[in-house]
Amino acid sequence: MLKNKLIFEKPVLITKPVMVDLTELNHELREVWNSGWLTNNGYKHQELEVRLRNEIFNNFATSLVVNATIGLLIALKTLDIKGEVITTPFTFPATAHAISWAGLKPIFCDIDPVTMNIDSEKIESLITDRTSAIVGVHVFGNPCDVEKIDKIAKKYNLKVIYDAAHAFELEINDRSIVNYGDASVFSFHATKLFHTAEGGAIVFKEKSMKGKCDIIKNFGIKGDDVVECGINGKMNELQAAVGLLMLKEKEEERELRKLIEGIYMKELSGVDGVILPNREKKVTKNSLQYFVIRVDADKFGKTRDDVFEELRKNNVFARKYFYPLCTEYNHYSCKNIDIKNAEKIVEQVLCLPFHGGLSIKDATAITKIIKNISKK
Ligand code: T4K
Repeated sequence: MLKNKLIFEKPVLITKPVMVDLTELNHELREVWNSGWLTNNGYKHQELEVRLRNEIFNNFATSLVVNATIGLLIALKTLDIKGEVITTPFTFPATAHAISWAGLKPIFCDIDPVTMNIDSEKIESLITDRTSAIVGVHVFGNPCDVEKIDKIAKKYNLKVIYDAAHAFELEINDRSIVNYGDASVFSFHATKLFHTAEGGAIVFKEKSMKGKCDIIKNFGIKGDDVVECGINGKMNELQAAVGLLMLKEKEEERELRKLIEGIYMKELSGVDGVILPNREKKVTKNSLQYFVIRVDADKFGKTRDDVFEELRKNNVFARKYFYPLCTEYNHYSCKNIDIKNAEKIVEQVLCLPFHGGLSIKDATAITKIIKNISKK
């Protein structure tokens, strides 16, 4: 009976990984098998690193890693960050946790009400003599206020690391996002448009950082010596093989996502109380990683949680990324800090299903469910 009421017979998830062609993957893996080399800077790893550096990351020093969380940790260690790090509370746990695992203290700064990124106007008031870095996150592929952050960093002699987990191929005024900050850390998790099942990359502005980073991600070993307090952060050959095939697939996935984005934008524009993603003019290439709406309950007549539940009843599994805020985690004591914008936005955000496997019909049906809720 219930089944008949469902608009979707099968669950519609927030994402669906691009599954590379199995025959081609077999071919790649046969080469790996024949080489007898499975990890530790193997041939596929080397090839993917060079191709990403040359084709995507502007020829900047690139180091592949096992995932972006460890990538953030390694970037913080490579840049020798100490003491306090100013960051955003509106992010995936990985950002703040990498800071903590690096033995540093995250200082949470409020976010901008439009971009949902760290509010560059509020950073300076949090700087102390213990601050050594700013970690911004290009949330949902919205670029941080990179120019202002660079200026602040110069003025106070701070390092800047961007968590670019959502920002693959993001460009501002035709310039890759890797041009900003000292390092950008990308995630290649299965849920990302470009993926290696699990994986990531650190891209450094300064060339010399790669040598140190590669030592840190390999236990700190240099030749016969151990010269850094390193970790195991290496990407293996199986991951790299998937990545090489994904380089072929990503454009088609981008095009399919553009269509879905167009449907969502068209069908939901003008719906009172539904705030659509703010696409800034300066963003000349969008990372197309997430499609996030905000529900203004006063205008929409229903809360974000009502929309979430109604979608769920219809077998659509949207996600409340990034609820709860990092400041709510038990292991951070964050009383009396002024993060009003973040507190408001975290109650409004809802990421809709967004991947190339979603049909135009399905995307349209999702928007209909949302529009109907306000009428109930
Ligand atoms: N910084 C930021 C800002 C991030 O958002 C992330 C990760 C990181 C850093 C750290 O990057 P990594 O260390 O992971 O490289 C997922 C991803 O696991 C995570 O990478 C991502 N951000 C985060 C936003 O989303 P969960 O806990 O929501 O994953 P899960 O298992 O609930 O899966 C999400 C949806 O995808 C589900 O509906 C199921 C579907 N799915 C998932 C996988 C893995 C599939 O259909 N197939 C699959 O293979 O974290």
